[in-house]
Amino acid sequence: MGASNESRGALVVFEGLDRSGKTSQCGKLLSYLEGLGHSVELWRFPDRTTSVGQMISAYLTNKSQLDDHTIHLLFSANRWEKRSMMEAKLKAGITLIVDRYSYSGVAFSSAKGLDFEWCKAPENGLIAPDLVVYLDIPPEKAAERGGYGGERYEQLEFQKKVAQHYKLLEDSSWKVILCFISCH
Ligand code: FDM
Ligand code: MG
Repeated sequence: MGASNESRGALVVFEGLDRSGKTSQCGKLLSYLEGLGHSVELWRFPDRTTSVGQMISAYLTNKSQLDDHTIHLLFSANRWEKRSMMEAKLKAGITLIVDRYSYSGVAFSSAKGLDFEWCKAPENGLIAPDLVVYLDIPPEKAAERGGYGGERYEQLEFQKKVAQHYKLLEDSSWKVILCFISCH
């Protein structure tokens, strides 16, 4: 993560339930690293600006219905369509802070009952994060935070299942931040 053009940027991913504080924490890390003189960019998935992203957005806002496998593959395709740009940025020494990545893909879809290994398969070959920051908030606490925005997955019972599936994904690249009192 050096400022020199010769060193690769880092891929830092934030994960957690809806309303866990990912977006705020991504912003804070961005300012901090910029202050240290690093080249940093903030990314997020789903990236709703692409045509695949627009299909995802329509699904999340209940404007369209899709089979669970189909939407799963669209989320993954949305990462694949950004892969080469990500690689180029990292090679150019730019650190990427990413709000959600493959872990969201697997946790949310497997929480619906899709096979865990099937969910992981399309993520194979995407760039592995150097660090995953998981904001661990009790689902009830997240739900209390100013309420959800009304998107498809923003329901307490479902978020509880997602939290259980996230736990199955923890690996050595994870740092779990306990947000039992407040993440602010
Ligand atoms: N989500 C996000 C998935 O189900 N799969 C994925 O691969 C990704 C990246 O989309 F409920 C879910 C998680 C969340 C919803 O995400 C929209 P944002 O961060 O609220 O925009
Ligand atoms: Mg959301």
